Amino acid sequence: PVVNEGVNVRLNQIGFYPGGLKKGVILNSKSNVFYIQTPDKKKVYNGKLKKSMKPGLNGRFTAIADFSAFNHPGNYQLYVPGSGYSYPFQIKRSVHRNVAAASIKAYYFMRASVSLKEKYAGKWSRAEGHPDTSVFIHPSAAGDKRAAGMSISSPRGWYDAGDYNKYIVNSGISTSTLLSLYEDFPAYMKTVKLNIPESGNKVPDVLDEVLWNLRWMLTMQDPGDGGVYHKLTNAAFDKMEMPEKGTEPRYVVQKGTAATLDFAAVMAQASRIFSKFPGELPGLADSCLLQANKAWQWAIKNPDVVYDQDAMNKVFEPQITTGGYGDRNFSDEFIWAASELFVSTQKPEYLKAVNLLPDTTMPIPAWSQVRLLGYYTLIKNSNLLGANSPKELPELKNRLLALADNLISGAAETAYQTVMTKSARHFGWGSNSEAANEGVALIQAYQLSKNRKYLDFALANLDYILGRNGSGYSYVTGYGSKTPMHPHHRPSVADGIVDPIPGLLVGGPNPGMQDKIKVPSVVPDEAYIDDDRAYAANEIAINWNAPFAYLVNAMEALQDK
Ligand code: 9MR
Repeated sequence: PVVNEGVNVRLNQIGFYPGGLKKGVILNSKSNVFYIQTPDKKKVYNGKLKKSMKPGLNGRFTAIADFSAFNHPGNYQLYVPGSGYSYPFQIKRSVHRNVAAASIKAYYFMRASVSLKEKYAGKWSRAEGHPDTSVFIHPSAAGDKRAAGMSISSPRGWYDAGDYNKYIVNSGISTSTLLSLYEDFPAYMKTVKLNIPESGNKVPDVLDEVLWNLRWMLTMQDPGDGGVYHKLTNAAFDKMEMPEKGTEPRYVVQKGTAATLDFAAVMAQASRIFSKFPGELPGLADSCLLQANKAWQWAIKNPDVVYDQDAMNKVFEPQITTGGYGDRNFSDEFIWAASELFVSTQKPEYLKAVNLLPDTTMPIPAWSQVRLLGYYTLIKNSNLLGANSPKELPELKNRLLALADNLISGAAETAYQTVMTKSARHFGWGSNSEAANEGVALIQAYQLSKNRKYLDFALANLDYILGRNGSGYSYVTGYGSKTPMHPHHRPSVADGIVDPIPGLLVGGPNPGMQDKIKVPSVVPDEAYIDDDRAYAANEIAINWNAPFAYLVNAMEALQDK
């Protein structure tokens, strides 16, 4: 028999819950049967392969091994005569617990303005980078010459991605997604221990990690008028070097409507969550709400300030060439901020200021599209809203379930049996975050309806991310048998350690090749390469890790449902 582990037989390389669905996908299968084997090749289960109902995005059918009925805990491989073996996997309770914790610990490794001690960072310990205690106000930030040359202190925060800059728009959705993970699953999240410097305090570790970024975000508001700077950045990207080598001047640039509303939303949500820790974090919740409201007021007065980097560079110096995150449509940011402010204050004025249902679409969240974050918040807090409840609430609930039904319809017909592999349109820059955010949407629908089918397909997208996919990679560094070794991530490239920083989700298949690095296949779900120059397929980013962290931790929390 051919052995070639993981080549033709694709599955979640971590494993499966005893009571959960368990599927493997076989490429080019010539057999009708499959076996589950122990490490000493004892056959403990067998079943019939079924051909996928539809061909994959590459035009070819797969064969499906469904061994959901086999629920005995242990270490196994899936074996198909003539095709070979899967990578080893486990069946056990809490099978994703380690990767789930790692997905949040990854943020510790992304911290700016602090050295990472060996006690917490192990072999990835490193010196402090980017103290950001003296950051220039870029002339664009004031709109006049007054601020040019002035500096502010804006330390902490997480680096955005493979680069060392800090962007409010992208921080917003990332921070909120982690806050929601805690808000939705507080009991489980209190058990997640991260071994970070704050682990000894009484605040759950996930919230301690969020605070590292939240405290930075709070410094990004102009105390004069409430507007929020779009980003804190170098003029140009740092070289592929360790953080402490990056000593170029840093700037906060232009205030904008998207950054200001995202800030308002996160701070309003944070105030709700941190108000439960008055002893440990005195005054924090109040400050968050105060600053959220100030930001909201600024946005009401400045409802259409686009961050247009090219236009900005025509007027102001120095030129800024780092990431743009330049959104042009703010209706979703208004909905999100209004929803969070409304739920935290119960004051109807916020929702009255926005059109909650601007059109019938239900777009999966991304850095530029945050409408559903507002809907999720309204729906999951609906029992608290009482008489102030918006009249649109029943419609929002219907739409969430319709979205979930729409996502799962036909998913089990695809070659990889997932929502993610239904459409080539899911495969843009950061496609793995699309898979994760689809999973988050399905979990919201499950929480609302308690209908198990949504949970099954959320888990299937997790299986996709962890190996049941067109490239055969588990897309999380350090977790799985075939994982990215060369992410586009400066510390992972420059630290001289073979293993990349663990727990990071790479962007994933993207036939766009905006980085000009040739991927092995332009079939959407195969367009992935583990190359550190390939920033369009193999970068890592805080807004991609966050929905993954949500999905995998939520699945742990819900594993017995
Ligand atoms: O994630 C962003 C993606 O949606 C955009 O298409 C792309 C090009 O503008 O930028 C991505 O964001 C990058 C950011 O601009 C700078 N830091 C790294 C981010 C991930 O690649």
